[in-house]
Amino acid sequence: VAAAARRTLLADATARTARTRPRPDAPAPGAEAPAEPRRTIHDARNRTALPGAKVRDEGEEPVADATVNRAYTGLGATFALFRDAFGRDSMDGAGLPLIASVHYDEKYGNAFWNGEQMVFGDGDGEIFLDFTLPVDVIGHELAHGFTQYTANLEYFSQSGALNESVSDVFGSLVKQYALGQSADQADWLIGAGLFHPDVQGAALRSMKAPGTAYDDDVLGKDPQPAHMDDYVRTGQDNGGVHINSGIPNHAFYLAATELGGNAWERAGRIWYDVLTGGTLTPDTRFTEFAAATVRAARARYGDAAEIQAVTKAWAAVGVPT
Ligand code: ASN
Ligand code: ZN
Repeated sequence: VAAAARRTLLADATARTARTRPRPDAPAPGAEAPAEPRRTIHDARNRTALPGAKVRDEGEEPVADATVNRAYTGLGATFALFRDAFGRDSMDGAGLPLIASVHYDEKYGNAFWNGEQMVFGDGDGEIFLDFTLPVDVIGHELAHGFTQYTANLEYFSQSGALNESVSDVFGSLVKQYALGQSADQADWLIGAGLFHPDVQGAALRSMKAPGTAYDDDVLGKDPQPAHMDDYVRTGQDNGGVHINSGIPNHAFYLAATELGGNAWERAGRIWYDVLTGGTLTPDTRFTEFAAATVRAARARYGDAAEIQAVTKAWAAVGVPT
């Protein structure tokens, strides 16, 4: 069970390779403000064929199944962050319809973006509960779509850890924006409420304190580092993409809390500018990404506190800018 559960935590979605070509970025300035999401929720009915039966379309009333409604609301919360904070119309910047399937497979202990849609398992009920419960997990999976349509970071090694981190950053921002929490008020956890109460752990990951999210008899200890000195070299998990993401995650946390206020307003905007700025390549490494955040801070805010905060944050996790 331990090995299986750990594999799940570090899971590698085979379907992730099913990528579509990146589309052009956001509409030209002065274009109509992006309007409303176009959401469709399907029920896979505990099988693996996708997308499954359509159960709730955009604008339709809530249904009896709370999982369906949570997915619908979480998709809406993610769309709202990207629209309101960044002026982006959906994940591709061009109104991409948001599609999710819930009740995927039996007792499936994961959620993933398959290149075209989100997929959520019910969990086994012993370690994991329903993957639609944490809104930041929904935001995380959709943010994989955002990354796919922008920097398209390759899902391996350092670029893969950046890909994972970008999903945690924007997933956490979805939750913070939905709850109206400032950087100081946020828990900076990913997946709080996902573990069964018997599991010794608060969440899947902690951006505030990577390596402390769980320490459980079955799952073992959270393997995430918070500094380059502890970077994990491994062949598992695509080169540790869910492990080493702790380093850029912590850099974002440090920059956001140093700046204070709402994390989506300045730190989040800088990270967004980096992803959409066209200077990253799919094989971008930590140092290149860090340098890009400093350039983005300078471009948007000039010689100011933002540059300082970002530079200091990366230095604190051992990544030179
Ligand atoms: N939930 C995981 C993620 O989105 C699944 C995976 O790695 N494929 O990162
Ligand atoms: Zn991910």
